[in-house]
Amino acid sequence: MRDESKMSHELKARGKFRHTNESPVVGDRVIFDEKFITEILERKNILNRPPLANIDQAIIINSCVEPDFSFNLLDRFLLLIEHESIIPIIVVTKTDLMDKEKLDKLKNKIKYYKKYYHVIYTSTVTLEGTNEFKELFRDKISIFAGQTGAGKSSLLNVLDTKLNLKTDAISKALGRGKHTTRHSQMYELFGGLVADTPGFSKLDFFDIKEEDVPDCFIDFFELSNECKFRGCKHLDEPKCKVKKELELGNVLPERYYDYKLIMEEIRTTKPMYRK
Ligand SMILES: Nc1nc2c(ncn2[C@@H]2O[C@H](COP(=O)(O)OP(=O)(O)OP(=O)(O)O)[C@@H](O)[C@H]2O)c(=O)[nH]1
Ligand SMILES: [Mg+2]
Ligand SMILES: [Zn+2]
Repeated sequence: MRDESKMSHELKARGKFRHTNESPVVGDRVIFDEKFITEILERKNILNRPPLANIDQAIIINSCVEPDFSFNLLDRFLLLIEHESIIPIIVVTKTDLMDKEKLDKLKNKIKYYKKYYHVIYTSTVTLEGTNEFKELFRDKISIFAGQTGAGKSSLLNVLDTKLNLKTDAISKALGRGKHTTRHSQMYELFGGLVADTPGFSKLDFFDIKEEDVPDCFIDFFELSNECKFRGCKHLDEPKCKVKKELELGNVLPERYYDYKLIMEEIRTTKPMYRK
């Protein structure tokens, strides 16, 4: 029997999509005839930049060096992903490029995230961590997201040597101001579908409202039951449990700092850019 799910079809989107705001994106489930996509089925979620739909989990790729690890970028990715109810998995790549002492310091901070998320350390040189992916993708749609040059395509290449995705040294990639991976594409890997995506160095939050942010920081969300005020934004409110735990050293200071920056950024972004 033929396995219909594995057949590929080259299709165009019907003209009608041009008159609506909708167009098919990577990850969409669609109805089609011989030539055309005629309908896009309801999406369980959608990311806009880059456009991807129906994602179960996002593998957030952060390099420890080249480019340097950034808590700010990690927290921004986590917000975007939590906001779409996608499960985030944190990956820290290029462990072979950082000396042990520095790496231990970094791991000590990242330990904070382990209470809430699956964290994997990897290297395409020592192959550290690569086995952990073998059961991660089964029956799911996963995306690799992260800054340009962080090593998304390189990691996919070691997970499946048949992929042969293009990769490039970051000095060249960043110098040209271009991304090595130019568009999102899905591949079959370990019983699931995995999308490689182009990296981006800035993330914006035009689709996120200020009042949505506290619940998307799941560590703060857990504490918020014990804030004095319902709907506490953990900024200037008295008797705030998040600020209390921050003072006690139980909330990572970098994390709280990023939270404040993001809240401020969303509050001051001009409404004309907002949905
Ligand atoms: N030493 C070392 N180098 C790595 C590792 N992972 C990636 N690199 C290098 O980092 C550079 C960038 O890797 P890519 O895989 O192209 O990065 P990317 O995230 O796909 O970048 P974009 O496609 O531009 O988004 C390449 O020169 C890789 O060889 C690693 O674990 N160790
Ligand atoms: Mg790439
Ligand atoms: Zn609070």
